[in-house]
Amino acid sequence: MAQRYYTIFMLGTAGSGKTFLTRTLNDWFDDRRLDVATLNLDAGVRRLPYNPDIDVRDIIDIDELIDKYQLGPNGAMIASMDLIATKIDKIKSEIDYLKPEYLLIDTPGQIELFAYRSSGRLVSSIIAEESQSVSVFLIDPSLIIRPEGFSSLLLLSVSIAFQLSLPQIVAISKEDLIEKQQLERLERWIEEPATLIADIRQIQNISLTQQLSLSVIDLLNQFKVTGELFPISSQSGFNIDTLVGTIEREFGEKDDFYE
Ligand SMILES: Nc1nc2c(ncn2[C@@H]2O[C@H](COP(=O)(O)OP(=O)(O)O)[C@@H](O)[C@H]2O)c(=O)[nH]1
Ligand SMILES: [Mg+2]
Repeated sequence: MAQRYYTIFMLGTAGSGKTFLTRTLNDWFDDRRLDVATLNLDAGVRRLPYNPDIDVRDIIDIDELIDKYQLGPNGAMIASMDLIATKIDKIKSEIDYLKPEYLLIDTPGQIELFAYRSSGRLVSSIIAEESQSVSVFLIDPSLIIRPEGFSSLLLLSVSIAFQLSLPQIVAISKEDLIEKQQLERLERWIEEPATLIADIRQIQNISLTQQLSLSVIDLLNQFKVTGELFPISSQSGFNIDTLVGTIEREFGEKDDFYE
């Protein structure tokens, strides 16, 4: 039987910070001499700030796909995920060869490719099958300045948790870029969802958005999503310990995290 390992998927909209978090978590585990490996599933990325141990770009040449099938960038990403699905055995055998205790998975910029298409679901389920897995969903702070933006991104996170059937931790990325006032507002929204509802109520003349947002918050409260999310920064390291601690709780007690 294959050795048990722990898998952490980075998820989030394009530019939310998945790649930089992969690097930061890789360094975090490395610094503690834990056996960690990285897997890049983004065939379209040009440059990475870390050296992936396993890289789909070694298997798939996106420029060749574009030329061969006359595809645009989006079509090429869809085709690349389909190709990854057909070559998943090769990726699995590379994982088995490395046998890391912790596997960090950097997913493509366009989240819908990975989360909503059957190829993405297949790839994630095969990678996750012999491991204990969790996903970290990153919320880009530039997208949640308005309260409806915040509630709709939370809804996206819930929807992706359903799609992938993985336990999920939600974090707001790039904490170092968030202005103090916005951070305080966000913290209030998280700690007291009633203030989020009150802020949405102040939006004028858009009753449908209001109604929808209020229903979403109600739904999120039922799933207890709002109380558990926190800001992090890959740049400054803010709350990375908290994030790893939360991952640790998902995986069950593991003493060697804080040796
Ligand atoms: N200031 C700051 N910038 C960040 C942080 N995390 C990511 N970024 C920047 O946000 C951009 C997108 O990050 P990336 O990790 O490539 O996003 P991805 O598309 O989700 O993989 C890059 O220019 C990063 O430098 C952070 O914690 N703080
Ligand atoms: Mg990326």
